[in-house]
Amino acid sequence: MLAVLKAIENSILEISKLISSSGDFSYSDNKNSSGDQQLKLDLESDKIIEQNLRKLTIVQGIASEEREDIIYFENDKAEYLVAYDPLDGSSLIDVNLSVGSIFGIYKYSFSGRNLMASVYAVYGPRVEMVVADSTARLYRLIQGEFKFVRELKLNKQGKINATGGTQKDWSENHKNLINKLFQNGYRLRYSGGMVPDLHHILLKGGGLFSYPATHEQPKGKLRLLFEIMPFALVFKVANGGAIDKNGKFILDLKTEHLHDTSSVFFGSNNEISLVKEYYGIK
Ligand code: AHM
Ligand code: MG
Repeated sequence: MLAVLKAIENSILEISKLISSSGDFSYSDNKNSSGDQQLKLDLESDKIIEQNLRKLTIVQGIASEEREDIIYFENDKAEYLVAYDPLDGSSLIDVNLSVGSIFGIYKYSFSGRNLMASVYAVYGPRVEMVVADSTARLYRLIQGEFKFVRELKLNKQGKINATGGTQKDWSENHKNLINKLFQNGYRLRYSGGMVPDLHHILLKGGGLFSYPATHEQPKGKLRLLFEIMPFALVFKVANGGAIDKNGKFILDLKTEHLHDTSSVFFGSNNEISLVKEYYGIK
């Protein structure tokens, strides 16, 4: 596992250099499985990660948000499978907002129950990395090296409300939930990049991030294996919650396809209870 974490750390260092040195934020001619047009930077970041993980005999294969299928390496009996989003929020890169990379390390199969560890990186004014297994630990890139900063633990309640999806398509339940949060004094904080938006809540100690199901997107937008399962582990070990619109813990959801999506709510405990109340979940 340590070797996998090291390969991920090296990938993050290379991607952060690529982002700060590249002047080419243009789109390629390709679309990914979710129908998003891919930036050249998405594809280059994807290659960096593949090259680093391919060197390891303990990795059986990889699945990337930017590719249709699992890529198996020639290590049939190897323990680990890694699912990743190489550059999440990449449509924000031309306006110089923060973007991130997300990794889930699974054992023998891509299922939430088998998620052993997760890692994410935020490329902002600084580069930061969080590694989660039985705890969630924050590292900061200082003079070319990641230095441990602190463990992440959420308070019971926070002040941040970050919600996505097209507002005109929100359900009545979701509208009422969001109104209630604002009536209770919550502040809107939503950059449109899932990684910095969740990092914000984790570092400030609480709040709610939601990407709901809507009529247009009944299964939400965010992808289970590459995006929300890795963060579900982070929120769980940081004493928070991660549920879908039916109140199911995200890591208990089953995926039929690699690119399956789900509605999602990440937050501290009081906010997760409020979601359940407003969505009528017993
Ligand atoms: P991406 O993987 O194509 O970058 O899409 C994921 C991003 C998340 O970072 C973010 O939370 C969400 O899409 C924003 O979507 P919207 O613009 O619909 O609010
Ligand atoms: Mg993404």
